[in-house]
Amino acid sequence: MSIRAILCTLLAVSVAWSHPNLKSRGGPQVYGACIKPNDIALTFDDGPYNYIRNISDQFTAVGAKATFFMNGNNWDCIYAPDRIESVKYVYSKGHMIGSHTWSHPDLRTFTTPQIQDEMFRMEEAFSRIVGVLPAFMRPPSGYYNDNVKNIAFSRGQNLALWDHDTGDADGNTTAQSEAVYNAVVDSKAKNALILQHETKASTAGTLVPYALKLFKSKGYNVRFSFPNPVPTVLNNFFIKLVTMAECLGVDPYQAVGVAQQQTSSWTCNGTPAPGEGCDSSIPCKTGKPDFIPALEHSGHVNITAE
Ligand SMILES: *[C@@H]1O[C@H](CO)[C@@H](O)[C@H](O)[C@H]1NC(C)=O
Ligand SMILES: *[C@@H]1O[C@H](CO)[C@@H](O)[C@H](O)[C@H]1NC(C)=O
Ligand SMILES: CC(=O)N[C@H]1CO[C@H](CO)[C@@H](O)[C@@H]1O
Ligand SMILES: [Zn+2]
Repeated sequence: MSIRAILCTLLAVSVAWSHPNLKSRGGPQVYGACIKPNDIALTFDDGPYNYIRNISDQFTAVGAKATFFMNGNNWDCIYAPDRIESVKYVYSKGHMIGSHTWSHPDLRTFTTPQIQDEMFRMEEAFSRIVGVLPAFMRPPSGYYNDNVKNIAFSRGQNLALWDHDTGDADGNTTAQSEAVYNAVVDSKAKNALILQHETKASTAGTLVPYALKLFKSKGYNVRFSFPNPVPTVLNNFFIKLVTMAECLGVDPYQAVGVAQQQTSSWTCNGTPAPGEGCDSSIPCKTGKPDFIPALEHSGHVNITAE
């Protein structure tokens, strides 16, 4: 087979892969691994916090995409001005954002209204800040039960687990965490869905540079040399660091609309504290948050302008 023939074949398969048909998989699911071969998805939990833009920039610099599973009120409040800007920033760079619940509780211990509330408040935050409804929810520590799963599904959200844990938030040294990446490469894993934490300085400063260099240097199944940057149509084959949604071939968001105007109700005051849930003093929110679809935007603008 000539190189030209091989390229044509690759292009044909690539077009098939990017076909929208891939997106309908029959409703939300529990995902604990990537599906597409050669894809590696690095996912960063617990922000938005201090290292999110640094990690975002490192991925952007090598043409890779990261995934951030965010909390509303954990290490900081998502409505703090700098955090709002960080969420907008990583979203604008094409990295994926997903829900990691409002307050990072063990959802298995929560009542149905409390679980609804944890998901509602993240949908509301993303809808307000960037205008998207998340399609992925990573339960804190990966803890869920049937009730958590059913509520997530009813809200249009997949459960997002992982198949490799760097242990960066569980006391692993950077060397131990690096060994997790090495193991992925050494085992010639078909793909990998890896857990890190955005809140760790050593993750931003050491692990991310290590992982990007390692996976890039291994080429991860690269068989030919292509110009740098690789043509977009070939990215499916040769750029292996993708978002979690991309490694599954599904949409990252239920809906993409328009960011909202900030108001004084964008606050963590009167919301569940880290690890806690709504209760007698904090009403549980269980409906659907306000969302501005893209098409309504111009009407919206015209009305407010007059
Ligand atoms: C910590 O590192 C070890 C060795 O690299 C690895 O096997 C383990 O999965 C990592 N994660 C945790 C949570 O310990
Ligand atoms: C990220 O942070 C590390 C450690 O502070 C620093 O060495 C590196 O230059 C930063 N990278 C970017 C892209 O900001
Ligand atoms: C009726 C009207 O004024 N429509 C305008 C609404 O705003 C958009 C731009 O945001 C204009 O293109 C429309 O003409
Ligand atoms: Zn977490």
